[in-house]
Amino acid sequence: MFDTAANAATNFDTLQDFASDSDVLAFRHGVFSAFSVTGGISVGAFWSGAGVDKAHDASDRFNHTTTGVLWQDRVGTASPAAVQVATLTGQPPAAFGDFLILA
Ligand SMILES: [Ca+2]
Repeated sequence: MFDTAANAATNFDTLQDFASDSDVLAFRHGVFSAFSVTGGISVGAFWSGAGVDKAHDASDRFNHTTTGVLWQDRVGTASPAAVQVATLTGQPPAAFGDFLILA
């Protein structure tokens, strides 16, 4: 559960054994308020690929690179830029269905 605001310098987590479809990346809505509702995120809110370190369109809220870095992006392609949330050790794939926003 991620329940404090991401900060690349002071609040950056490492997840040792994340496995897509088995584990859930849960975020407290109170600190990740880019979502208007709790629950799963839409497919359009997740962007993943080689070299991805920022949103590629206005709907992106979580970005993931194939090297395992996970970014949170409150505003898509607008400013401010994405903030690193975590590194997923072992560079596992991730998918929009792995994310959950909790009250
Ligand atoms: Ca998108």
